[in-house]
Amino acid sequence: MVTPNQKKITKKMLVTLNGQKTTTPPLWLMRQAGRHLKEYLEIREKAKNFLEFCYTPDLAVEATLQPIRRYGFDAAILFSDILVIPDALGQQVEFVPGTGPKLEAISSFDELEKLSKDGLHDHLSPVYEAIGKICCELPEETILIGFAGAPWTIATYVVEGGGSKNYQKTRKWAYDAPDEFGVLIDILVDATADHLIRQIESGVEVVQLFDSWAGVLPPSQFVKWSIEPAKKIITRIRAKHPDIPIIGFPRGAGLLYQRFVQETGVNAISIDATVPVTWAAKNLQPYCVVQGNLDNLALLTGGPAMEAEVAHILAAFADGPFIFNLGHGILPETPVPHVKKLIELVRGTSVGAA
Ligand code: 1CP
Repeated sequence: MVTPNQKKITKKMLVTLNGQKTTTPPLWLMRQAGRHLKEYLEIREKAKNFLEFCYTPDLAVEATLQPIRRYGFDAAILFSDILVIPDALGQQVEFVPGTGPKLEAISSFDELEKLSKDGLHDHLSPVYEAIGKICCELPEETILIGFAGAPWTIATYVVEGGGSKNYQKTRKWAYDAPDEFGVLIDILVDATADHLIRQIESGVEVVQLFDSWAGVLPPSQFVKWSIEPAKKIITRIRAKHPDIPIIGFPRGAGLLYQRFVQETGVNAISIDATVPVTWAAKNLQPYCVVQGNLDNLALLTGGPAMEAEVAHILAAFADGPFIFNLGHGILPETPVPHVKKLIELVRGTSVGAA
């Protein structure tokens, strides 16, 4: 008889995250849902703004499933955004079309009292409702990944009031008053751990922590603001759900990827496209599953340039557990046929026409 656990472990993503090598690696793409798909642009019109889109379960379910229907990836990633956390904590968050996120900046210790965890779960309940519905609709072999932004990356949006080029206000606050800045990070650690635990309890099978702007931090700051918060979040999750695989993505960490893996104990590490694959195969793969790292520009370009990059990545990681992915999110201009060609290169079988 097959127990539920044994059944689960046949899904390719989970087999790999369990440390076993599969004949061809599982495959999904960061930001696989969204603007490169015409069917996404069609449903995107249905909500009056992006956050409302994220908080409408039927739309979030549909956006999550679209790339699975079209491509049959091994994993779906919940359609949501990392900035639902500051929004749920009471900060004003808005997505300005064509410009990106805009927040009412918080840049002093006194202003931190504007953030409150009291309404977090009520505010995010549509996200958990969407997860429940997605789980019922996914093909049996496809897993669902939940996610959150890591505290450092979220703090840059909270403090700068939006995207930034150099994160100067945030980085200066962290140097000037680490204890005060640490209070903001702790608020975010707590909210993020709660949010990920709720996602798991609603049905996600794996979680990924996106530290998209970790790469701007020098080593001492990286340890303090990327590694330490990740460790706290992972400890909180494992205390309740020890078997849920956790993927870390401290983008741009360079040599510090190794330290991140050793000190946080993540099950898998997602690496960006600048990491030499032979270095990662030698220094990361023996200790955890590696995910990555095709340059999103190579996918956008397609043709021989993409084929050479894919072959190089597959060869480098062939001896251990590996998840094929991009080094960062898919670009909106990426042609669908290039994604199909990529799948064929990785799996050796083609995707149906559509
Ligand atoms: O329709 C639109 O115009 C909105 C575009 C969009 C989409 C499709 C945004 C705005 N967010 C998302 C969805 C999203 N965001 C997902 C789920 C979809 C999927 O992966 O298939 C995920 C995982 C994210 C995560 C996210 N949001 C990150 C971390 C990953 C990364 O790419 O580094 C970050 C930094 C954000 C912030 C964000 N969301 C959206 C914008 C324009 C931005 C700002 C990015 C920046 O500052 O450069």
